[in-house]
Amino acid sequence: MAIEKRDVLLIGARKPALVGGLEGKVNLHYYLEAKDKDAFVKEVGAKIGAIALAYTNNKVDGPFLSQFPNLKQVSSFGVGYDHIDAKWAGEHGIIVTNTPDVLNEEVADTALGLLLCTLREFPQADRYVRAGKWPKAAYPLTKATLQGRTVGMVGMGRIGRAIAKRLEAFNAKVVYHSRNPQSGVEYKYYPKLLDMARDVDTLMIIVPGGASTKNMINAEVLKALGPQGVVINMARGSVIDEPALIEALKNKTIYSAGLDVFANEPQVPQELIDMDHVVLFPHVGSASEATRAAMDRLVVDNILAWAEGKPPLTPVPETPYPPKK
Ligand code: NAP
Ligand code: 8YV
Repeated sequence: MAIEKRDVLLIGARKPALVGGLEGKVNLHYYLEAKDKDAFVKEVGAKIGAIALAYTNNKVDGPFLSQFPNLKQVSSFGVGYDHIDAKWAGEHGIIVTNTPDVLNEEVADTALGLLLCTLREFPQADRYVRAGKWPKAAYPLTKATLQGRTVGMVGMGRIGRAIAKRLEAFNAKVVYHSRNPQSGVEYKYYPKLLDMARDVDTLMIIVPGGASTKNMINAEVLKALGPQGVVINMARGSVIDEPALIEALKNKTIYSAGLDVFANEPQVPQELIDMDHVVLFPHVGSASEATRAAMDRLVVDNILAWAEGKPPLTPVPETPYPPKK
């Protein structure tokens, strides 16, 4: 007996890895291409059993999800899922999956790259050569170095641990803050972020976005970090109070910042762009072809598991499988 194909809504661009992995195995519907979204949802909404999200910038909240009465799974690209109301999904019997672990090493590499660029001014040094300034004078010695620094990790989860391992190899001292001490982690633990900020000169931020971390790096934390302080944000723009950071950089309350993520990305405040002593990346933590392919594969595999009646591979904690009664 032929098995009936299940209906899946793809939100976002037609990424070849997603379309190639799903076409022929499920009935794919393309949300982005519908001219009249309301009419489209009216037509196919009741059929949709799963949603595949191609990027992390599609806001998926309760009112959006409630348009699909038979929805059972949302398979999201990226490990961070602060763009999805996972609590609402859990309360309505919908499993949310993300793409953890397959990007840990790539994001940790980027974090170290951003940290070294910020401390040792590598992007500025490159600009110096291209501007033809080297024959006239050597590039100035950098005031900052990683050597002798203590890095306070804000978050010590999957990616945090991969970053910490690299920091140790670079001779940096590592301590951390999270809401709970992390099992199997022997670095010094600070229950209070402010206490850690006072004791370190570098913050490496790698916590999830969302309400519980919003603006946790505020003016008070930046002041505690002090004038040698360097902030590296690999997490989400929402974790830092961006105006407070700009103020702290302008007033030299802290020394510098390296940012891969921004509050309103891809818009970056002009004030940051105008500062030559900060390093700005366009959210490239996981952005190699190989790692993005592994993330796409996990989006596809989570959808196929659902389509075949199997358990999801990587459900998020708010929507455990099997669901709690
Ligand atoms: P994870 O394994 O879930 O680790 C999260 C860590 O943050 C844990 O140590 C957790 O410990 C801590 N944490 C969570 N909420 C907190 C809070 N309110 N206050 C203090 N600490 C808190 O996550 P991961 O896989 O390492 O990923 C972390 C995040 O990195 C993602 O959610 C995503 O936003 C970001 N990310 C960015 C990029 C990029 O391209 N820039 C790429 C990948 C991921 P407790 O629960 O004990 O607090
Ligand atoms: C994503 C990320 O690739 O996984 C995450 O949480 O931030 C990145 O790896 C990025 O959000 C693009 O959608």
